Amino acid sequence: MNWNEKLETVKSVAITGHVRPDGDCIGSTLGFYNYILDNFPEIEVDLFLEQPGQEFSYLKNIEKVKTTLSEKQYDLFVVFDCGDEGRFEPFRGLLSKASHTICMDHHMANSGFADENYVVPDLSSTCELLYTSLTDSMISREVAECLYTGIICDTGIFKYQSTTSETMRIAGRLMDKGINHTKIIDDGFYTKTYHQNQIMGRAMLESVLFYGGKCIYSAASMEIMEFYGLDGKQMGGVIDQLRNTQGVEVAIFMYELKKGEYKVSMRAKDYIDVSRVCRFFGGGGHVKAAGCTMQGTVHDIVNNLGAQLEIQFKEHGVN
Ligand SMILES: [Mn+2]
Repeated sequence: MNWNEKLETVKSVAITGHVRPDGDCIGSTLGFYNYILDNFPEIEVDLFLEQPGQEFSYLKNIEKVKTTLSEKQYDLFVVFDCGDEGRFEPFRGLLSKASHTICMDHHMANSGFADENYVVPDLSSTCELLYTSLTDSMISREVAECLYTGIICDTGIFKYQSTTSETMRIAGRLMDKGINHTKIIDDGFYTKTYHQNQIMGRAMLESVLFYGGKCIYSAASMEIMEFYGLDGKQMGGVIDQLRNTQGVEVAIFMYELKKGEYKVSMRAKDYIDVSRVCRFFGGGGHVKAAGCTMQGTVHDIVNNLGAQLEIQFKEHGVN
C-alpha cells in the first residue's frame, strides 16, 4: 500500500475514524490530513470526527476537525482505525456518496466495508500501519507528532504485547523528525485534569475483585460523571489502573451511556482473550483490549461477562 499513488489520482478527500476517538484514531486521521496538506496542497481535504479531547490540543490543525457532516461529494473517503460502519455512524453518509472508499485498520473483526481494506489485525496501532504506507522523507515533524501519539496511546507507551521491534524502529524514525516525545507522552497519555483524577480515585475505591481476585471491575454512573463534569472520552486511564492490580488477569470498567446502558471496556494481561468476550456481546477490539455496549444493571453486566470469562478460565485450567 502506497498512499502517494492513491493521492495522485484524486482531487478531494474526506477522512474519518471511529466514534469517541482515541489517540490512535485522532493520530491516524489527523496525521493523514496533515500529510495531504503538506504534500498534496492541490487536494481539497476534510477531516470528520467527534470532538477530540482537550489533551490532544498540541496536534497541528486539530481545530480544523469538522464535527458535522457536509453535503459535499468526495473522490475518496478514507476511514482509519475502525472495523465496521456502525462505529463511524455520524459520518456514514460519506461511504455511499464518495467515488471510492478505503479503510486502514488494525482491528481483528474488521468487516471489510470499504472498496479497499488494508487491515493488519493486532498490529500495534493504525498509526504504525499508516507510517508504513507513507513516504518517510515526506513526513513532517507535525505529522510525526500525530503518528507518535497514536502509537503511544495504543501500546500503553510501548508496553502492550502488540509492541514489536518494528514498532520501536518506527517510533525511533518519528523521533528523528524532531518531535518532543516527552511532552507528547505527558500530554497525550499521563496528564489528567483534577476531576479526572478524582473520578479515577473513586473508581479505584469502589472497585470489586471477583473470580478469586483474577478479575476486577468498577463502574461510573451517569450521575457520577455529571457530578464531576466528565464524559466517556475523559475516562481513559481508569481501565489501565484497574488492570495494574496485582493478581488480576482481567479488568473491566464501564460507564453509563444512558439509563441502563453501559460502555464496557475490558483489558487482559496474559492468557484471556477479551475480544472474544466483547464480540459475544456485539462489540470488538483486540485480544488484550476490547469493548462493547451492554444493557442492564452493573450487577447484571458483570454476571454476564463473568459467565463468558469463566468459559475461558476453564479452558486454561484456572478455577
Ligand atoms: Mn487503534
